Amino acid sequence: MRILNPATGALITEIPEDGAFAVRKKYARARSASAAWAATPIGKRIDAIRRFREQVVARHETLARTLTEEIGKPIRQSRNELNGLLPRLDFFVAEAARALREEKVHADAKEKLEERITHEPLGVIANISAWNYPYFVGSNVLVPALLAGNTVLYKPSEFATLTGQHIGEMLHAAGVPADAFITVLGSGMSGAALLRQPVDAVFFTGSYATGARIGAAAGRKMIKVQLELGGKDPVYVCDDADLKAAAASLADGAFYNTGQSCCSVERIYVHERIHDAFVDAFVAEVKGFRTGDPMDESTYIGAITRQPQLDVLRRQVADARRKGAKLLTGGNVVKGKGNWFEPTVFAGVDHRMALMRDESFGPIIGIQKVASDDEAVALMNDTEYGLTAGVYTPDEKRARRILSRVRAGSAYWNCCDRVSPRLPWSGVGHSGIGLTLSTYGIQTFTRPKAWHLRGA
Ligand code: TXE
Repeated sequence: MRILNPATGALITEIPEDGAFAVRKKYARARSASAAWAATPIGKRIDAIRRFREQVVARHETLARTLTEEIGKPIRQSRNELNGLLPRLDFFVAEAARALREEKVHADAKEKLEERITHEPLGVIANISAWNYPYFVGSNVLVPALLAGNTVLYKPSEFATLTGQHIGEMLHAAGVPADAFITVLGSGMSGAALLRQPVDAVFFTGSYATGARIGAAAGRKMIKVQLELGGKDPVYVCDDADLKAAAASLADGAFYNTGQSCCSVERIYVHERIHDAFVDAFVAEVKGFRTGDPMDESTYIGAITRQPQLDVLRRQVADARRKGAKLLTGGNVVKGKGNWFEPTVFAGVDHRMALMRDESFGPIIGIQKVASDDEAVALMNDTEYGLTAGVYTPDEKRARRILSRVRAGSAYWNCCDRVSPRLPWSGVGHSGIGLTLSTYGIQTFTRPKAWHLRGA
């Protein structure tokens, strides 16, 4: 497997890909380690994750540079991702024991009856992961999965292989047994080989297309499946919004991580009363973004991680132009080495355009004028996805009224592109099945077992 730097096209290294035989052997190791890890006291599992956190802190700069080199993320944003990982780990460490402890839900002394629930590990789980935030999307799954007593076969994206190796090394250095956490390295072929093993559950982060295939395979095996997929996340800017603040916040929400976030702002609707002024302020923000060498401290727009995505973006631009949208800035692939696309803003868009319907996953955004809150709600819901949605207005009641009618896993008032470890992360429709984060996102790695206990 050739690991390329997306910013330059240069070869970083070559790594042997795990084929069917290697995957089978790794599965057998994970299965053999399963009972011992499940029987390890929760305190010891928590201690291992604490030491994993220490590893992340100790290796911070090396990890950030590897991430930037292999996925083209601007170095400051790589550091942010690692900094953001720490409170997630703290949350899991603080909450795991409580979320996993046995519950007494009923007691009847006369009947000598008790009802209890225990949270049993699922067993051996496959975690097939994505490249855009490998530390976030990885840790959302593998950390609570390990804490809950599962053994994990972790397949990082082929675009984040080196980061996946770092994660494995750090967990092992932290005391997670070598067979309780195993990395499977390779492309979709290795992922498919992994799913042919008799794993007990599969947790996937990636595209809708692959997710649908994985869901179908898991359905046939009757195993638990969670799919954390993409979005076409809408935001509505009301006529009473602070348009400068909204423009700055939304430009960041649309272009941070070079638009390659599952919860990137992908559609903006603006009330007609402030539309033109908002568009001017938004474009000014975007023109201020610096594109360049991802290792440079001042870079905000980095490389496009996957080369095929350039075609998706190019096609969305051509389609929007053909259907009458107004291109305000950008619109082109940057010629030269590596994968680069100019930060691109369209106004005058509508829902006939792919730009407003299909996931862009890049530095490109459409802004559409609306006449009322009702029209905004109808357009926000006119999508197969349902990950996040936001409203900008000083009026909380208005925001809540609108957001309660929008079909999405997360609702944002005057903010966007935000994830909290304390809140569940989930999507509806093509955005996925199941959830991560929050205490629910710990319990999701367990099977609740019902105990009916009657004394003699
Ligand atoms: O995703 P894939 P890719 C979206 C985004 C992006 C597009 C493609 O639009 O441009 O998906 O990205 C593994 N059996 N998101 O190619 O193909 C694969 O090796 C088993 C949104 O990265 O879904 C990788 O580890 N596994 C998303 C993982 O699946 C298979 C984040 C994801 O790959 C497989 C990433 C198979 N048949 C992409 N085929 C988000 N939620 O933010 C592939 N894989």
